[in-house]
Amino acid sequence: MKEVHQHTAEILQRLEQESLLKPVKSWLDDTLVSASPRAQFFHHAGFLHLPNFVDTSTCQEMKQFMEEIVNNEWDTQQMDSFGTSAKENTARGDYFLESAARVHFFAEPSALDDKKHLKEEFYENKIAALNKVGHGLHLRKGPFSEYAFSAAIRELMSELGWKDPLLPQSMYIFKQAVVGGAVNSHQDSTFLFTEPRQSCCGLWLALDEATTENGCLWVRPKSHQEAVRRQYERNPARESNPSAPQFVMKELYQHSISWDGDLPGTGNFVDLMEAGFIAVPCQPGDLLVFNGELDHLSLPNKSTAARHTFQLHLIEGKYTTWSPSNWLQYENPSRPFPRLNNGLDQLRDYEVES
Ligand SMILES: O=C(O)CCC(=O)C(=O)O
Repeated sequence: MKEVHQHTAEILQRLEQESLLKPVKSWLDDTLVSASPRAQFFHHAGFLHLPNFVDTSTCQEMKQFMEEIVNNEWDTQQMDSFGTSAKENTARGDYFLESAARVHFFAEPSALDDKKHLKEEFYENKIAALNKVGHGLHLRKGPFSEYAFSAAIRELMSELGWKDPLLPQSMYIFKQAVVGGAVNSHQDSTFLFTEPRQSCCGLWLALDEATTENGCLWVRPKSHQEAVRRQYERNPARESNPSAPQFVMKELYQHSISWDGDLPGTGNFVDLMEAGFIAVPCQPGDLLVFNGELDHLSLPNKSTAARHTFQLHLIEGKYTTWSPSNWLQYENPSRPFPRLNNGLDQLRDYEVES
């Protein structure tokens, strides 16, 4: 794997040198801003790798808490799965739609049999069948909300230029050993669209070591300078036709990114590097921050080591608004997304919907 790591090291070094020479424009209004070196890197490259952002005991606490949630709450009689192919994106159902402020469980497609039941080999270890849990974990008392509304996250977002960060969603991704599927290339703003411009920021926290073998993130540096290509919407046709797909993926303009929503070539390391991606291996506790327009993906986990992560997705509340056609909407439309600047106390009013 030496070439992949060498490739990453060379690109990172070049990006770092370039970023220190370039003035930073605020993404809010294109004015020049003075920024810390790491904010300069983030705005130039579209992502930022922050080693040891949280300590390993916090990672363990999150993993432990998730295990309790899964064991106590996952009703495996009600089975839904999660994949990122074009077909899987639009075929999602009510259980997904209703997960905005809840804790819902999505299995790996390959952990289910033809009848969409959990395969027998997972009966005694059901957590090993999960793809992800979302999207309201940050609303729950415990380590996920404590981290989400911590001073460290608030200060980071402020340093990167967000004025009033709102937190629409969180998720826990398992990327299980052997069955953990690929996450196809995408821009997060496709799913978290804001107007009049994009303002999504993803915070991807490694809870386990993430390597090229177990499906670490691959990012395409500077791709955040390309406009968002697709918008994932609730399907308006559904109102008059209940058998229409629940969601649609709208292409916003013609582009030459042939792997959009898929993997470059056959998805091997060489094809990814030729398309401009670099691998970003992480240690437990490392944080990867990425701009909502940054192209990224992860390959299947064919190793024997799971790769758990906890993700937050934030948007700017002062200068942008949440698109009314986004898939994620609270059932009570007058309920606002929690504001980072209001801290943990506000969660008293945010009882998780059951
Ligand atoms: O963790 C992964 O494999 C992919 C996560 C991702 O793409 C995202 O959170 O947007």
